[in-house]
Amino acid sequence: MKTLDEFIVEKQAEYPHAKGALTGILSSIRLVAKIIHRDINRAGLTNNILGISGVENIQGETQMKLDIFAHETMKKALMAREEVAGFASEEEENFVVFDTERGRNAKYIILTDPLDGSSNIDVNVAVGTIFSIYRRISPIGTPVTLEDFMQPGNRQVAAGYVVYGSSTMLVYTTGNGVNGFTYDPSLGVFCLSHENIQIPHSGKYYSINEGQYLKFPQGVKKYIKYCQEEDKQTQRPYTSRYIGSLVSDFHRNMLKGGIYIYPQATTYPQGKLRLLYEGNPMAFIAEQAGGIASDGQQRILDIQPTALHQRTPLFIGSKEMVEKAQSFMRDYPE
Ligand code: P6P
Repeated sequence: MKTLDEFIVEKQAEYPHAKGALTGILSSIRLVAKIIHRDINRAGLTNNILGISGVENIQGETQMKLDIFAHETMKKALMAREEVAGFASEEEENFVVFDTERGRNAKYIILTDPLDGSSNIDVNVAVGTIFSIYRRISPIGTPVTLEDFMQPGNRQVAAGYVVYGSSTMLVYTTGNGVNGFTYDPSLGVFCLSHENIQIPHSGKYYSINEGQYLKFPQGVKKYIKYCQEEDKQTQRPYTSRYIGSLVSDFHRNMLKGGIYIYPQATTYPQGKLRLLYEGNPMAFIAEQAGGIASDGQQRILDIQPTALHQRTPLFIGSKEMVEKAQSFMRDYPE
């Protein structure tokens, strides 16, 4: 059994440019994951955590109390790190500058969806935390600026997610493959359980909200019909699995093979998911595991961001399945 700590120290040699810095940040994220795990597992019992806060986030979505709790917990944990200069979250309109002597001299910024899929909390369905780490580009010694957060996903130095499911798992990459750690609450440690995750080149799961079918572009409609056709050679018809939690659907597809699609639709002309703290981190992880991620046309990681909360269509998962979906998007342009 190898703990997350032991693994990080062992791998530290692989990213000499970040001697200890990434280690410190990942330690904070690990602590946040333990805290959120604890409170999610009590959510049904402690009504100060569960339920609608009555507050809306900048997305106009009513925030579940646990959303806010996860956001505040992540912000406090990262603010306490000397390696972190700034922070951006789905739950806060603007990025947060850690404007102290320590923050101004720090080298990294973090973007996060602190609790993705949180509407599932009160029905006891899995949710997740997503994080993305960059080196700042503004001068050390100054407060971070918006340009630090407007970097394309191909500049990430690390990314990961925590899935709070039947067990709690932390999955992350620093650009040298993807590794998964399962939390043992009795010991209070994350243990290496999925070393060097490789997403199968193809699979039989497709994840999409088919209730929106009529609002999808023609290429997506054609791909859904393709998934439903009988063809033994390509394991079709595929199995439809859609949990309403990106992290959970993505994690299953990572381990078993599959595709997750949240396309542009008449309701969401740019797609629903956020590029900076959903699309980019999940795309980095998918590519590091041998999968691919696009917006239906271009590589997610090459998109030059123009706004902190900009949305993107997301086609992500097994290489062959995403390429097939992209071919329908090419053959049936709107
Ligand atoms: P819909 C959760 O709000 C989320 O961002 C993803 O985790 C999830 O896959 C998707 O939105 C669900 O959206 O519109 O299908 O309910």
